[in-house]
Amino acid sequence: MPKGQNIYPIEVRKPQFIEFGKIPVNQYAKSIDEEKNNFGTGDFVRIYHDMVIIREFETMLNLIKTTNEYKGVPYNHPGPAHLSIGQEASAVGMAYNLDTDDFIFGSHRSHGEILAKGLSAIHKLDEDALYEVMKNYFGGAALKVVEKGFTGSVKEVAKHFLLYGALAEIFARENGFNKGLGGSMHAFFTPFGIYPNNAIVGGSGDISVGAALYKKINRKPGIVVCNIGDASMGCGPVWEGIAFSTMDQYKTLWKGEYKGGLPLIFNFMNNLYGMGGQTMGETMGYGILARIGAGVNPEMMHAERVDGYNPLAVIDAFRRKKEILLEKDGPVLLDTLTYRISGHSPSDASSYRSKEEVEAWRKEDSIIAFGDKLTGAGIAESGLLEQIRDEAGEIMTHILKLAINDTVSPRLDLQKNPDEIGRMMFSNRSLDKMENRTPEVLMPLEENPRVKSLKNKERFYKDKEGKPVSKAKLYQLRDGIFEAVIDRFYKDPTLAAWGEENRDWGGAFAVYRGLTEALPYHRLFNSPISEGAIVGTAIGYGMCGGRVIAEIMYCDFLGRSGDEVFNQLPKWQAMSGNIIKMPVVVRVSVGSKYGAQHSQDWSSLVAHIPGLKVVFPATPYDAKGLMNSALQGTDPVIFFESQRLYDIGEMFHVSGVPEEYYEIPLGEPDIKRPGDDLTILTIGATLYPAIKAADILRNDYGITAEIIDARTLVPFNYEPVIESVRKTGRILLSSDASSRGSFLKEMAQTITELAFDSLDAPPVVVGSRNWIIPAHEMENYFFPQSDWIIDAVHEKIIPLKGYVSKTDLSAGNSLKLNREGV
Ligand SMILES: Cc1ncc(C[n+]2csc(CCOP(=O)(O)OP(=O)(O)O)c2C)c(N)n1
Ligand SMILES: [Mg+2]
Repeated sequence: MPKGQNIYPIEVRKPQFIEFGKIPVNQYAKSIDEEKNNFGTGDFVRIYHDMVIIREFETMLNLIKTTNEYKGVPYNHPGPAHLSIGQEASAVGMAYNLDTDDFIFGSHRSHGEILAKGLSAIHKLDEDALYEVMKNYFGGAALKVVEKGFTGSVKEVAKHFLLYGALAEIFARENGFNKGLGGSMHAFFTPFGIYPNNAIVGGSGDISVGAALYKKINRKPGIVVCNIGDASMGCGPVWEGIAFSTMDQYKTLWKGEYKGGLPLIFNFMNNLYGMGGQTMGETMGYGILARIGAGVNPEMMHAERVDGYNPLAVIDAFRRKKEILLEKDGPVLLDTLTYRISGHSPSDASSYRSKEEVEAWRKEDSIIAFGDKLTGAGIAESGLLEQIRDEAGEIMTHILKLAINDTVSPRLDLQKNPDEIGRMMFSNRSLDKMENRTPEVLMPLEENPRVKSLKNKERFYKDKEGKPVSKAKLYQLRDGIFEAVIDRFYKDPTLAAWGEENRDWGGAFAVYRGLTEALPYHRLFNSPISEGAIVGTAIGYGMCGGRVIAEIMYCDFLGRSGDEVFNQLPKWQAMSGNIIKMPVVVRVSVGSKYGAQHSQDWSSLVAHIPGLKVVFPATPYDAKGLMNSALQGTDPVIFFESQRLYDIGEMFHVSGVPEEYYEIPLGEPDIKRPGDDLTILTIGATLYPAIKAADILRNDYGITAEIIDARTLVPFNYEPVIESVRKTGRILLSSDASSRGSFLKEMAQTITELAFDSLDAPPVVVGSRNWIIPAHEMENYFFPQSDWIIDAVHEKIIPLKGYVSKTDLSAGNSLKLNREGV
C-alpha cells in the first residue's frame, strides 16, 4: 500500500546529485571466429538466408511500385509499401532468438520484421505444430494455395506460406494473413507471435506495453518487443508507454511472482530519419537515441545502442536483454542503429539526403558485409550464398504469381456480400470469462465491506410508504456499476482494471470503493496520468486475450487518448480479419461543475467512429445491466457515466435494482414513461429534465409525452422509437452534448427517413449551447433545461395555449447563431 511507503522530508529534501551510468554505444566487438562458439554453420547461413529473403521481398515490391514489374511479371499495386531495404540485419537480429511465445509489434515499415519473425518461428516450431498452424488458419485457405503441386518439406511449405500470406495481405487478397483488411502497414500473424504493425507512427508504443502487462498479469511465457522508428520518440503514445511500463509499483508494490519489471523491449529501429526529418541533427535533440533511457529510471532502461548493420551484434544484444527481462528487471530500451537505403516510400525522391550519404551506407551493406565475413572465415562458399540469392529470386517470382492471380487469390467479394466487412467490425461474443482458471482475489465476495454495506441499501428511491429514501440508505448509480464490476472480477481471472486513482482513492468518484480490499495490485492499479497509454495498454491487453476496464477520469481527457480511441481500439478486430477480439470497456466519466475543460459530453465524437460500442446509462438499474453486458461481451465499449447521476437512486424500475446478475442488451432503448402525444428521446442525464418537462406538459397542457431513454448510442435499435413516433407523430430529442454535430442530429435524421410519413412536425433537437461550459453557477444557461424542452415543444411542435417561451427559438435567431458559429 502506498500508505506503507512513507515519503519523509528528511530524505527527499537532502542535497544530492543524480548520477547517470554509462550507456553502451556500439560496444559489440566479437570477431566472427569468436562467434563460432555461439553459432554453427547452419545458423550463420540461416542468418544470411533470412536477410536475403527480406531484401528480395522488398526489392520485388520496390520494382512493382516503381516499374509495375518484377522479373517479367507485371502488376500494379496502388497501396502503400514502406520498404526496409538496408534494415534486414536489424530485423533478423531482433527475431533470431525469439520464440513463438515472444510477441513483436511494429510500425508502418515492418515487412522485414514480419518475415524475420516468421522465419524464426518456422525454424523453431516442429513440423507437426507448424502444419497445425497453417491448416487451422482460415480453414487452411492459404496453405492449400502454397501446397498445391509443391513437394518440399513442411518447413519449406511454411516459408512459402509466410511469404504468400504476407504478400497476399499487402495486395489486399482474401488469403492474406488478415483477409486483406490489414494491408502493408497493419499485417500480422499471431500464431507466429507477430502482433499488429501500425500505420500511426508510435502507435505500438503503448499497445505493446499492454501486451507485456497481459503476459505479466496472466503469467504467460515470453517477452514483447515493440519495434518502432527513431522518429516515434517524438510521439506522445511512446513517451506514455515508456512511463506506464516503468512505473515503480511493479517492483515496489506488486507481490510475489508478480513483483518485478515488465517483459518488454522498446526496440527503436533507428534509421536516422522520420520521412525527410533527420532525427539526429534536426528534429530531435537526443543525439544518440539510447540517451533517453537515462532519464527514465535508475536502471536507465538498460539502454544501449547496438549496431544494426551487423546481425550478430543485434542477436547478441537481444540475447543479453532477454535475460534481463527474464530476471524481471525490464523494460529495456534498445537503439538499433540502421539505415534505410530505400526511400521512405517508393515515391520518395530523397531530396532531404545527399547521394554521398546513401552511397556510404550502401558500401557497408549488411548483407554483402555479412556474406563476406562468412566466406572470409571459411563458413560458407560464395557459391552457396549465390545459390541462396538465386533461390530467393525464384521463390519470390513464384509467390508473386500466386498472390496476384485473381482466381487463386481473390479479394473479398463485396459485390456479392456487401456486408462482409460490416460483420467483422465486432466479434459480438458472450463470454463469462476469457480464460478458465480461478480468479485471484483477496477475500470472499460476501466479506467485502462495500458488498456487505450494499445489502442494507434501499434499491428503489422511495420506501414502502412512498417517502424518498435518505442518501445514506440509497442504492446509487455508482453502486450499480460497482456490483457489475466486482462480480466480473470474481468470474473472469483475466479481468484487470487501471486508470487514475483506481486503487486506494476508491476510484475518482467512489465507484471502485471496496475494490482495493478485494483485489491484488496486478488486477487493480493506479496508472500514470497518461490517458493515451491507459487506453493503449488496454488495447494491447485485450488483443492478447485479456478482459480489461480502463478509466478516463473526465470525458474531456478523451482528447489525450484520441489516437487510441479513434484509430486503434475500434480498428483491430476488423483489421485482423476478425482473428482477434477486443474485450475492452473504457469507463468515461462526464463531468460537471468544473467548467469548460471538465464538463463536456463527447459521446457524439466516439459514436461517430465505426468499431466502437457506445453506452450511456442514466439509472442505476440500467447502469448495472449495461455494465454486465459490456463486460460479458468481447467488443470495445465506451461506457459513459454522468457525474451528475452517480448519487441518483432507481426511479423507474419499481422492483428496484436486483441483487442478482442480469444483463441489459446493448442497443435497446427503454421507454421510461409511456405517453400518446409526443415522443421525447434522451441520452444520458437529460432524462431527468425531460421527465420534469413531461410533468409540466401533462399537468398544465394535457399533453402526454412518451419518454424513451436511448441508453446506448451504438448499436441502436430504432424500432421502439419509430413505433412510438407512429403513435405520437412528434419527436423531440435531448442530451447534454453541444447541439452542433451531436449524435441527436444523426438520430433525428434517421428517424426522419424511417418515419417521415408518421411525422406531423420535424424532429426537434434540444442540446447544449455551442459554447465553453461556464462555471457551475451558470451551467443552467448551458445544459438543456426543462424550460428549453417546453419552449421547443411550443415553438416547433405543438403550440401551447397561453404559453410564452423563455428562450429565442426563432428561425432568425437560429440563422444568426449558425452564421456566427455559436
Ligand atoms: C501520427 C503520425 N504522424 C505522421 C505520420 C506520417 N508518417 C508516416 S511514417 C513517418 C516517419 C516515421 O519515422 P520513424 O518513426 O523514424 O520510422 P521510419 O519511417 O523511419 O521507419 C511519418 C511522419 C503517421 N503515419 N502517423
Ligand atoms: Mg526512422
